[in-house]
Amino acid sequence: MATEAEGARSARLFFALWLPAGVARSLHSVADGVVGRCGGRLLNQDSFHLTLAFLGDVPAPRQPELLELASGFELPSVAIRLDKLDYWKHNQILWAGCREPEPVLLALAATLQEKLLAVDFLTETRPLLPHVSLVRKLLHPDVLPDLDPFEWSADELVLARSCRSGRGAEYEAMARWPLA
Ligand code: 2AM
Repeated sequence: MATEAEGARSARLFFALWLPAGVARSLHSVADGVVGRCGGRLLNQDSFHLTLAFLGDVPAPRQPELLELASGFELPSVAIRLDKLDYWKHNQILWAGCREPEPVLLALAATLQEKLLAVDFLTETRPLLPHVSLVRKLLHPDVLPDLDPFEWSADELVLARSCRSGRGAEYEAMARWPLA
């Protein structure tokens, strides 16, 4: 039986598409070049992902409900093409994204968010700005390199937990479901 302390534990959760290892490795190498010139904290390539829906803190008692719900989602797989590097000054993030996000990718995120909103796991839906964060705390970017496009088919939905550590946030997959 869960103790009171365990029962009170919540987790910071999000649904995402994880990058295949080969794509992650190549992007990591591109980002490493930027960090070599401009500084910043290069993120772990094993945790490169594209977030579809961010839930924030989910109380422990609702987590089994979320897992049960997600197992019935039946969402489609999507083709992804990452073909640009960009930088957000407000949070100092270097990221990879899509020049023209595929409508099916935007629709996947919208459908997922609506399903979560309907059962109060989200309080609002937000249009997706597809991005994969590569470097944090990049203060002074210079001219960013062009990105040779990376394409793959995302065929797995991942529910992940964000945990704080001494080296910033770390991400851990909690569960995975195939996308058809
Ligand atoms: P980021 O990489 O741009 O910070 C876990 O924190 C994941 O959820 C990351 O992909 C993070 O995006 C994203 N995320 C964090 N807070 C968010 C929010 N309020 N809305 C949408 N996505 C968020």
